[in-house]
Amino acid sequence: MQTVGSGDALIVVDVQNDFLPGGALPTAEGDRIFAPLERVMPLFAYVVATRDWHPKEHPHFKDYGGSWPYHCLQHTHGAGFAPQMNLAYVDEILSKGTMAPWHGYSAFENSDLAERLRARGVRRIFVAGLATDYCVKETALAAVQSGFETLVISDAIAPVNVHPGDEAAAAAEMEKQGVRFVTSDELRTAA
Ligand code: VGL
Repeated sequence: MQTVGSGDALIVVDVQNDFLPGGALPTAEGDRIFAPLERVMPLFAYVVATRDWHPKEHPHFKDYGGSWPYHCLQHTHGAGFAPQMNLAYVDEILSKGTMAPWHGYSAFENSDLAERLRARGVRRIFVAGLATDYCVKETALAAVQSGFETLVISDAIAPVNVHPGDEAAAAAEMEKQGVRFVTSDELRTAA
């Protein structure tokens, strides 16, 4: 069991239409995260929701030398938060990947998020969202690098799996770097 308190923050990574089934860069099982998210979001005093928020002309995209089809273009439906996520629990929306050369895989990239969370007294960061093998992984690794105890909520994430095995490799890499995994039903608030 993990007791969630004032020293904890939740980062919900990129729960956006384009990363869900039917979107431009979907996670096949993305819909599985919504029930766990609904359980854990109310437990946290501070919740950051990140979003990929790309301009079309960006080295992230194939047309500009990158690896990806267009997704999460600013102000499009695909970039919108999935309607199944309750934004009432979100305290901060953090846009990333808005400007080259930054791709915005991590919520901490080119951002003062770590300093701001520390200033709030946050010492532990929980991470959920999409996708396990890219933005969840990079956000969790950056949280560790920034000195936070870091826990990923394993039933509230889902992978893109460009290659079969990417999900397992991402989990192994996170574990190796000191990330711990918990499930949504292991979290409680102090009575
Ligand atoms: C992501 C692939 C490309 C993610 C973003 O949010 O995990 N994955 N861009």
